[in-house]
Amino acid sequence: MKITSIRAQEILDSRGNPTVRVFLTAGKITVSASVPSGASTGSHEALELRDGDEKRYGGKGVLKAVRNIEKKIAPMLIGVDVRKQREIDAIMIDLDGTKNKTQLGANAILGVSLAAARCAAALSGMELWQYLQKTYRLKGGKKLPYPTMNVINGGVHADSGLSTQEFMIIPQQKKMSERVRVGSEVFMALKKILKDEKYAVGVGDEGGFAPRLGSSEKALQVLMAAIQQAGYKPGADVKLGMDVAASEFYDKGVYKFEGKKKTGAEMIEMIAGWVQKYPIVSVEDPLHEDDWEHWEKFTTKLRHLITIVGDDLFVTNVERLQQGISRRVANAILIKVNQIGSLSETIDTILLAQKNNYKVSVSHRSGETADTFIADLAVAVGADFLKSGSLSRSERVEKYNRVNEIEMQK
Ligand code: 2PG
Ligand code: MG
Repeated sequence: MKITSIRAQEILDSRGNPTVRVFLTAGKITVSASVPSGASTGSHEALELRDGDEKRYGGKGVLKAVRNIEKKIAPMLIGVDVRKQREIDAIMIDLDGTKNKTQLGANAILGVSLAAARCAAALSGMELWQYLQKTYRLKGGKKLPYPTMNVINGGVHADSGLSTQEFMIIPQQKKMSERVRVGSEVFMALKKILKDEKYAVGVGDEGGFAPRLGSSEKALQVLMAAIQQAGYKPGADVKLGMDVAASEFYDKGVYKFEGKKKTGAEMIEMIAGWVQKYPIVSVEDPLHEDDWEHWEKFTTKLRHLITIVGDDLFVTNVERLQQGISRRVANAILIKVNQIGSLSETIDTILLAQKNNYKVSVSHRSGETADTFIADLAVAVGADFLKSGSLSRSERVEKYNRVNEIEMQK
């Protein structure tokens, strides 16, 4: 079935910033797909094309990307079979011709890439996750990811004063619906504790609370209390995860962590201390994205104890991941479709990770939309984790709801 129309529109994301939505038609089916946008972006990510015209959205408009889709990409893809996902992505990557998608913009290419897959799935009558398994000849089966739920927001996602960007709960129940229920109950217990202790209970960019707790360690303690208050056992029923997002507070060899200057070695000591004291099973970006030396040391020290996730470090990029594999750095990768900018490249990165026994965590961005593509992607690839923020705000919970829906399907 041939693609007959591709349109695009500037829409708003969950933070109120412009992003791209693509409408794609083949046969009688028209679908849309929306592109997410990060705040703590890694410097090696593909380019998110913004207009830079200060008169509109403070320069953040995406009309150039919209025009690239309609004027440059659409003419190349109209007439192409929508089921040929690899071919579609390759045409766009060739047309762009740059390493980081600086010509067309990763936001332009990704929107079309996701929309094509969704359209082909609809035409085939298959669920999106099943269609992805078939198209990319993935292993198959329905393995559901553990949700890693960011219930306390810090770093650049909130003004809580916490240097650690994300404090996550990871419910361990067998069924997805139970994991979501337990997550929500802990979230509500956390709210009550914070309220009782007179902390603010407004939420940050990813729907988690953003209290001015004073230190990351205090945040871990409050989480432990919330899990217990909700009637669960920390470490058994609910485990903990963190995204330190260390690139955000690193400056010329120094980590400026909550008012103190730390070396890479001191960062490792501090986090290793938390891992000993609390049921933390996953740590993301504990060090700066180019601090390979300390990444190696961190991995050697903790690889047998926890999942060590490279986000800004790997940026969903095969070359960066390959470097990590060769240097024995991290043992898991965060997957964000817009870091690399096409579905096929995302899948290739996931396959390389899995082949090398790296765990896979499929992730949202801090700027999200109602699009739930990543939930299907997580199931399609048999991801170990799905990171989609907290238990509030539709752009976050809809991804968990979608996995729930997939669980229910026969
Ligand atoms: C991260 C993400 C998502 P952002 O660092 O993992 O939680 O944040 O989208 O701002 O890069
Ligand atoms: Mg991260």
